[in-house]
Amino acid sequence: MDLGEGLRKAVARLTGATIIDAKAIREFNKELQRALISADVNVELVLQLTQKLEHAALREKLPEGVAARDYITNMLYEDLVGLMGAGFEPVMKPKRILLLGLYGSGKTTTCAKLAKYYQDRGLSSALIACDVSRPAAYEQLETLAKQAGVGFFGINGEKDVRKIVREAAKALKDRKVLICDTSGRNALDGELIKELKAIADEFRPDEKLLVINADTGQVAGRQAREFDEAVRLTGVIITKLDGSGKGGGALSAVAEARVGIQFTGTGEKLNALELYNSKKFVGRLLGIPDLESLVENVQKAIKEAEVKPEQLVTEELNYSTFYQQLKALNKMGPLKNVMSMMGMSDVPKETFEQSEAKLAKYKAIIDSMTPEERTSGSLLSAGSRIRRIAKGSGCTEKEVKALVSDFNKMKRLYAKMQNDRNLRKQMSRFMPKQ
Ligand SMILES: Nc1nc2c(ncn2[C@@H]2O[C@H](COP(=O)(O)OP(=O)(O)OP(=O)(O)O)[C@@H](O)[C@H]2O)c(=O)[nH]1
Ligand SMILES: [Mg+2]
Repeated sequence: MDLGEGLRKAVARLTGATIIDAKAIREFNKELQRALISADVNVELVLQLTQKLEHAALREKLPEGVAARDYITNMLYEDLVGLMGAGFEPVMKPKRILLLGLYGSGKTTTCAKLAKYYQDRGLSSALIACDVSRPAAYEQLETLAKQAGVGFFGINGEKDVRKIVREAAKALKDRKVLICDTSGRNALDGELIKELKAIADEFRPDEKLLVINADTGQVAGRQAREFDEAVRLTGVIITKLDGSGKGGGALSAVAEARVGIQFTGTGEKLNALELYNSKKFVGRLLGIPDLESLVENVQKAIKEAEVKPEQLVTEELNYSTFYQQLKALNKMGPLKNVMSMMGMSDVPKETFEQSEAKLAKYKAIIDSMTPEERTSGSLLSAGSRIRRIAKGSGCTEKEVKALVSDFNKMKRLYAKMQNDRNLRKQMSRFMPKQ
């Protein structure tokens, strides 16, 4: 279990409790302590945090109209934001940046993203290839530099990192921002430490940034400590936040190395780099939606998709409306994020993310249904109907069955939304104002 999962579990326990009394708070705190301590967060820090929460929850007078659980969740949120630092504001002046990290954490990609980031803001940038271990690392960085439209220097086949850095500094002296890629390892070993120290010594970087994959759990703390001991980190970059990882390890990494997160990576493309924003990050970690920006995004998407918002929640789902909605939901893109941010972790994501080709197939299948089949969702359990529809639409029976299964999943979800007042209330916030 990573830190985020533990924290979300603790919060869920609190929001699930019907009354917030001393016992509920203590249980919440215990869960919280377990999550934080097993993520290598400093024990003293954890105790301080939980004591403060307990004190506030039990002794302070709550503000008028605020439920205790909202108050405590919010307090935890604020405390974690405090712990993680507010955010990062890069200074736009010439600098040298060294990226470090274990195998596959996203170093090379992030080098190119960063170079593009600074160059787009007026500082001409270039990449230096100092991964002398992995075959084809040179070519990968060179290709990425081309894609990003930034400079590049490397000596293919050269193992002497000091020499590469020295030559690079000469060749790239007109560039304002120099970013150096380095080798990865399964674990930091003596050889890599030596190599990184040599690069750091020759390169004299202003920033030494550890690149961590968002699904790294508590070992992130140890990683950060080891890299910090080797070269003195100045910051962290969390990559692959677009994936399933929530970046729970970041809290431990930040606490260990006593540095802040500078950027987050949110995709494979070179523009998928975001400045670190603590509120957004911690909100995600805790499963509390960043409602402000979310509401904005979703309202925009709903408008663009021309969905009637009330359809999404209230209308009876049948095969006629299913296709319309599937299409609209697909266009909405961020829906997946919205759902998971609203705490609907069991949403069948595949159902909402169909390819255009599959949608076209679904349309053909639905067109081959009789009007009764289309309006009554339950007729399609009979094998003979499935066979007929498959034939009529030119699809396989398996494809028809897949559609039926997606339909049923969506129907269940709709039933859940209709029965869940809380959820409906949350959904209504997303509806564009007419
Ligand atoms: N989805 C997603 N993929 C990413 C992100 N950052 C990197 N990747 C992918 O992760 C894989 C590994 O990225 P690299 O940049 O090669 O990682 P590395 O740390 O340089 O790897 P080594 O050099 O082998 O240690 C590639 O397929 C990248 O496209 C991200 O933010 N989101
Ligand atoms: Mg690499």
